[in-house]
Amino acid sequence: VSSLKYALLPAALFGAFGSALAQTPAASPTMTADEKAQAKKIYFERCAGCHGVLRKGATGKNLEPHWSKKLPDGSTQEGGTLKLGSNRLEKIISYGTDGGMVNFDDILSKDEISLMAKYIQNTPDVPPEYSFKDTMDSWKVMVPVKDRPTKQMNKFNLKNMFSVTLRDTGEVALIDGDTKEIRSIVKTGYAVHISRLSKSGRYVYVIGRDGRLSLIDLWMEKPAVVAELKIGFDARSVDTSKFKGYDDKYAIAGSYWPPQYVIMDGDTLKPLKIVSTRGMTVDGEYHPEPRVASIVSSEIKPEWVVNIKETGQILLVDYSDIKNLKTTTIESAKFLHDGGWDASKRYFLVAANASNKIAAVDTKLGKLAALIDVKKLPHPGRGANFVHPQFGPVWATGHLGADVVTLISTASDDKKFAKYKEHNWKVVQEMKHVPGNLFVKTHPKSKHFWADSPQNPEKELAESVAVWDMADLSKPTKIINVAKDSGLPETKATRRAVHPEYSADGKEVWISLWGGKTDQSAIVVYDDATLKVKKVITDPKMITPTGKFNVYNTQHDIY
Ligand code: DHE
Repeated sequence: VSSLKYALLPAALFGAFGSALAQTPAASPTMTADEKAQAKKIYFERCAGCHGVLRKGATGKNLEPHWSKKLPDGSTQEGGTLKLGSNRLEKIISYGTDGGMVNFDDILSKDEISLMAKYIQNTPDVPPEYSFKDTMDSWKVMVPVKDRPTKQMNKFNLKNMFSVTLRDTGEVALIDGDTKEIRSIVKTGYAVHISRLSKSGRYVYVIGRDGRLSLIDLWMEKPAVVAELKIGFDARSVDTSKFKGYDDKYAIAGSYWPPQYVIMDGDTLKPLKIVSTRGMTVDGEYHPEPRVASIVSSEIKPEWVVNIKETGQILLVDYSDIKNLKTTTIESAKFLHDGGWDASKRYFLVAANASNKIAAVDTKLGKLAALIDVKKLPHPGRGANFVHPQFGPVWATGHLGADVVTLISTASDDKKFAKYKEHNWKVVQEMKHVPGNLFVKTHPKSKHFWADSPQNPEKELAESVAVWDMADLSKPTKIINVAKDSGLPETKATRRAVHPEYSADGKEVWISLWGGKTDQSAIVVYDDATLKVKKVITDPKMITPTGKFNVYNTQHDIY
């Protein structure tokens, strides 16, 4: 059973809900107020990311009392007595399941596990809403636009700057891709998640899991946060307006709780509009907590693609008239999560992870192009595009729950690819990998394809990445042990090799070696041509590095 924890939410984030949580009458088993408070905190930190605040289930199973008290234990089909229900739940929490639930026996004490078993048989608490006024009240501009530089004031090669998530310190490190020096460490949201770039490449937007959105101005002599907005209590995604004429004009951030998205000014983060995502699933059932998963910005229309996890609805949000917002709602499949553009940037491919499907949206026509069945728990990150020697343009996704990387043929308006039409939107190849993959990556200038496996239960595999030669995908992969290559002393705990990211010129691949909060972590930089280590970036301040976002590649969606 995996000892790796994908969804560890920060304690401070729970504090955001604090005592404002609505108290619902406790169902059996009974718990004291203190026990309930402790369990609520643990639930929010460890469980909500996958199961949802209201426990309706998404990546993880539904955990409402009607289910948690009806566990198939053989003797308690009717009413499931408390004792037996708790025992079974304790086992699941302790040791995990084959269905993808990880074990918590190395994170939670026995008492905490039995507390959680009781807690999830109680009715979930409903956290408070977050209004436009709350959002507006949280808005801070540290450096007004008029006081910002009118040109780049530093000598950095901004194109090749990397914004690196330092997950557990709630910071991003801005690392110079040319010199590999840390240029600035910037305080951002708690358990900070992703960075995205403005169209011009000047501004970095960083979203924390606590909903804090930070705007960093890369033109300052020492890049720093110039504005901040709390967009909700729990968030994962952000993007900017990338259509011609809207450079740096708007930003959009998605919230898990409350389920809504916020549109704001791109250079100040002043909130302009909040839109709720509550509504019907593709199966026609009302869902009270449809969380906003990935968001991407179109370059061919003034539109964002906003993926709503629980409902399986993909929204094309037209930002040309924010007051009279027009949205196209595309039905796909439930549990939308992460995704990216195809090479032509006309089609957006997104994983409906717990449905084991990939949805492809044709953003030119505003329609679903295809819904493709794939193996268990696809997790593309943004995916990876390349021209397959036999099948033409393909987009790739890895899988958390299967031992393959799936290649899907993508349609193209380019006549030279017309001969591959018969393959479009089909799985054309499954390349053998190991389960526990989170991210895949290649680059238009590269001949290599990289995939990590940080969620694999084997330490050796979690600390390694696999590399394919795209000219001959039948060749065995080269397995690179990033932990060994880092030269750092071996640790008992796993240091996950995660998230390959290319330099702007496509010649280097950066991989995070993600250790515990008190371990020395590193970023190991490989020469993409020779697959040899070029540099190990390590520093006492480099704590829990995970996602890395190269300015140029993120700005132009190159992957
Ligand atoms: Fe992520 C992207 C949600 C856990 C690292 N993650 C995303 C996106 C979503 C998401 C919706 C797409 C954003 C977009 O493109 O707009 N992530 C979630 C979760 O709900 C989940 C499963 C559990 C949780 O409680 O947060 C989760 N994610 C993690 C991690 O534990 C990871 C591995 C480490 C970390 O830093 O937290 C992690 N997620 C990432 C990264 C991306 C990401 C690096 C961006 C990939 C890219 O290349 O763009």
